[in-house]
Amino acid sequence: MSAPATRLQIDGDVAEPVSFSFDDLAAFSEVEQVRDVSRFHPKRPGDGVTLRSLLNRVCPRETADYLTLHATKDDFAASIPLAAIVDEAILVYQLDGAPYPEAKGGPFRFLIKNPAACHTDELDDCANVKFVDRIELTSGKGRDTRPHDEVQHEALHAK
Ligand SMILES: Nc1nc2c(c(=O)[nH]1)N[C@H]1C(S)=C(S)[C@@H](COP(=O)(O)O)O[C@H]1N2
Ligand SMILES: [Mo]
Repeated sequence: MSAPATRLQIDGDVAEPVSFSFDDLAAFSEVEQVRDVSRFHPKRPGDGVTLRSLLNRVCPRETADYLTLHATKDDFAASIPLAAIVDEAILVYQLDGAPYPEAKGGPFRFLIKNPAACHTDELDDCANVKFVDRIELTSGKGRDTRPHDEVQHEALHAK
């Protein structure tokens, strides 16, 4: 079965917006790959590429200081400080050699290696955006629909 035509777009405050397919990411060099992300999150299997390797290809401008992760599928967004995340995040795109399944948050899922508990920090587990289809570099914080408290959080998870 061939990979779906889905792409991840990276744009905003960058010198060169780029969109990536499954095949593009699978062709990244081995040092840019992160094999078996369950090493960081036991319940989340799969392989990814480093956020750094993606940013190297779009060349963020010096004014970019936030990363805004958009999931069109369920209209979810999280905006997190770039400096704190740049060597801590992975874009998961593959499971067992195939595109990452939607049931697990694919075809692309953002993953922070050591997230804080939900709604305790900007770099929390809620920022591990599923179905991410656009990563926007911004100057200042961008759109963020993450829950702010336990009531909102429960409501989101009940969906
Ligand atoms: N697109 C999207 N990503 C999302 C969410 C969501 O509702 N939509 N929920 C977030 C929250 S609040 C948490 S705690 C984690 C849950 O990840 P899991 O479903 O793999 O346990 O995903 C995050 N990513
Ligand atoms: Mo969460």
